[in-house]
Amino acid sequence: MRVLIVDDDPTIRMTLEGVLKKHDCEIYEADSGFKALEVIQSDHPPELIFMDWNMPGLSGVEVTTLVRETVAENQPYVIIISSNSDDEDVIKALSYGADDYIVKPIDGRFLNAKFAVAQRILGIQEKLRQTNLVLEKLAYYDELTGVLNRRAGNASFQVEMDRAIRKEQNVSIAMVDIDHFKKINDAFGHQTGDEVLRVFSRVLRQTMRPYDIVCRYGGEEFMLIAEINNKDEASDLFERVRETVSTTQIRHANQTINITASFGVHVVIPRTDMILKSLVQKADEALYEAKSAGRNKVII
Ligand code: GH3
Ligand code: MG
Ligand code: MG
Ligand code: MG
Repeated sequence: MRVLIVDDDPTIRMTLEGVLKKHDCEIYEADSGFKALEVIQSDHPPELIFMDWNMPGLSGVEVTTLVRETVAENQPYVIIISSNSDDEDVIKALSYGADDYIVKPIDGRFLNAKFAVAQRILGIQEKLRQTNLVLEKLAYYDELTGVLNRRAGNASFQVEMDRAIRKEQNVSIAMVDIDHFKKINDAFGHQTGDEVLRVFSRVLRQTMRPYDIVCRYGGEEFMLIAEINNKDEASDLFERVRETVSTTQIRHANQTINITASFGVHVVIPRTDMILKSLVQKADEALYEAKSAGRNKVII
């Protein structure tokens, strides 16, 4: 844990350091409120701060208020240290954003006990952050293939449209569906089918550009959104993807499998009032045509 000790009095800083040294932490020091802010805004911000209240310049409580108002995430745990021992002072410090309060002269037993509380609270905070990361991943990405799920694809659509409008680019929406995928499941089993979906997703991701949207729309159907200059460019792009899919050999459980996919593409000049659903419907109609025309085709 990174701990910052802030006090204009070097002997107090030494006392604090003496006690905290026994714990497993990385100690930083600051002799003023301004120096404290510098450390807090650095690349290695402290997780826990012992902050003197009365200092020339910015006071500890003022620094705390600033931190509470400006630090976006990973707020530090702040313990105010002061010789003001009135209830009113303690209440004031806590109401301005401090998490705890220690009265001078510093009693090492208090310091240790309060350090332990800080550690516990920061531990809970960190666990919550990790859980949120996992939940975010589950919320946006398809578990099987790792590409965006349908919800995230829909959300990215609006962002993509806005960017395309700014750059005066057209946008292509492609619906892609693996041909006769049911037969692959039937012939090789569901596990191999899953592996085919993973490889297929990887091929899509690798043949599209990094900022294009690749999303699993459902089952073996994917949606691709890309900025494009015109229909010819869209045709070239998706022909290349189609070709790469059809020449990729998928090996799984001693089997080598080849697949093809059909592409239905709709190219639009983006407007802010466009609704994804109606664009997908157009792309779907083209996909249906591609299937009817014998599959392994791009229809625009
Ligand atoms: P078409 O060329 O007309 O698209 O034929 P198809 O067989 O690909 O079409 P259909 O929609 O009939 O079959 C899709 C199959 O995809 C049926 C379903 O069991 C399978 N499927 C959907 N999701 C998954 C999955 O996550 N894993 C596996 N292994 N199969 C899946
Ligand atoms: Mg002081
Ligand atoms: Mg299919
Ligand atoms: Mg399908």
